[in-house]
Amino acid sequence: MGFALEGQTWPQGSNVTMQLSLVGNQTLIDGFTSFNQSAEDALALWNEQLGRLQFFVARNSTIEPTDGDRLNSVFFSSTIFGGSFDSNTLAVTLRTFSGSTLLEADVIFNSAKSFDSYRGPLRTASGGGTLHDFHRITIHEFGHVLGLDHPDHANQNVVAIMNAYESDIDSLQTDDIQGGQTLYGAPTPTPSVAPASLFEAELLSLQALSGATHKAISDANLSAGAGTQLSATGTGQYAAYTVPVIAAGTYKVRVGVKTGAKRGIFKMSVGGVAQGKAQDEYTSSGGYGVRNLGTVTFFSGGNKTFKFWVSGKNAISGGYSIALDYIKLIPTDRLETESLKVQSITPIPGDYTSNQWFGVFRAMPASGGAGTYFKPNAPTKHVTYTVPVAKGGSYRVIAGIQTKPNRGIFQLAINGVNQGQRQDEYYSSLTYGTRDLGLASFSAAGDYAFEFAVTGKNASSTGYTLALDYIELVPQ
Ligand SMILES: [Ca+2]
Ligand SMILES: [Ca+2]
Ligand SMILES: [Ca+2]
Ligand SMILES: [Zn+2]
Repeated sequence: MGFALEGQTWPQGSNVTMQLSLVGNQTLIDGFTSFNQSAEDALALWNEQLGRLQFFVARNSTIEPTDGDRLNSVFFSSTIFGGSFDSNTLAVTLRTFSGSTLLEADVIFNSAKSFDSYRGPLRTASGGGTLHDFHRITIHEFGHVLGLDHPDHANQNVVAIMNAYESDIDSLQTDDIQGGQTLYGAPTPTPSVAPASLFEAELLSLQALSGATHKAISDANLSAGAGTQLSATGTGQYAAYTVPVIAAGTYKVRVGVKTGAKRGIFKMSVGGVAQGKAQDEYTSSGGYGVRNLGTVTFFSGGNKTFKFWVSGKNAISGGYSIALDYIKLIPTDRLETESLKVQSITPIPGDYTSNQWFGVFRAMPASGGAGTYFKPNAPTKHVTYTVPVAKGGSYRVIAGIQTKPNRGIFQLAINGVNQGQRQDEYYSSLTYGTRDLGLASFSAAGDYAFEFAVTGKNASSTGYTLALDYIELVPQ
């Protein structure tokens, strides 16, 4: 692991303006209508990852690109300010600095090369040779503008868009991001939604109780020094709390628990719908923990019923009691596909087992530690998820994916209407990436059908498998 640094940086806190003067408008493969738009998108991808530097753009800049003018021009040219391009060079970044401080960076694309803008594996130009992807090269060059060098030239073997040669890598990789954040820090999260809400169990009103006694317990190690205990004696007994949710939204649900040798297993429901997995509170000696109960979407704020009921006990546990410390609701834009309901799926062919067709994969680097795979044997197969949208409005739709050599190409449709471009999940090795599916407008809060239809595969791929990690709806 380890990126490479040029040795100079912009002052911390800089707003670095790039003069985008990539003349000409044409519709590119990814739908951008100019290279300026593609470049602006590449800058935005870096901005998302950086704390103490942000790129700004001068759109369609008419500044004459000049070396040494302290303006950062991005443009096509047949020369490097009059000097020759090496015939293999696609683009160069010329940096001016004083000591370790960057003063200027001009990015020049070799106009003798064929460029388009697209995601996925490198394509072949109509006249032969590579159809160079301007977008990924721009991400790379802007990495140089930031002060990053080529890790492969520094004798490192890492997956990075900052490696010296163009490849099927079309997006920022972990190593690139770590490099950028080493120079300028990570962004402070600015959630578009409210801060996390923490509800102390001992302060919630008990809405219903069945078959067991319920009491507050004191313990300095619990949040606010207290919690609750449901002294259950068997399965089916429960306590239901009223949780005053502040606002409509999607939230990660976390529950603080106090474990012990006489604890049972609980299941939780929210508004009568099962939420997350069963949680065993047994430990041989007393302890404390935080349990992940998945993600919930509320279409409105207000009082919600969180019910905890005893579903069993560990064979070695001495009892069925449950102790709760708090319920935490953490706003998120992300819906993990492994937790989404599958609304419909192409029926399993006769010679397939269910797990050969569709299922959940577990992997540490995946968001939430898991994702889903769908392994059709041919195109035109689909899987459709029910996606709850908390509030009507305009959102950017992002799909988190896991790439591999056996991946197919999908088209997303929302309630039957195609959304965004076709997306190729193929890559020669296993990586995690995102696919931008564009802006979608939802007229009202509610459940929407997100259909992922396999439309084909690229020539290098060995299969049609889709692997989805999450769906993110970023409010605009
Ligand atoms: Ca300049
Ligand atoms: Ca508490
Ligand atoms: Ca996931
Ligand atoms: Zn380079």
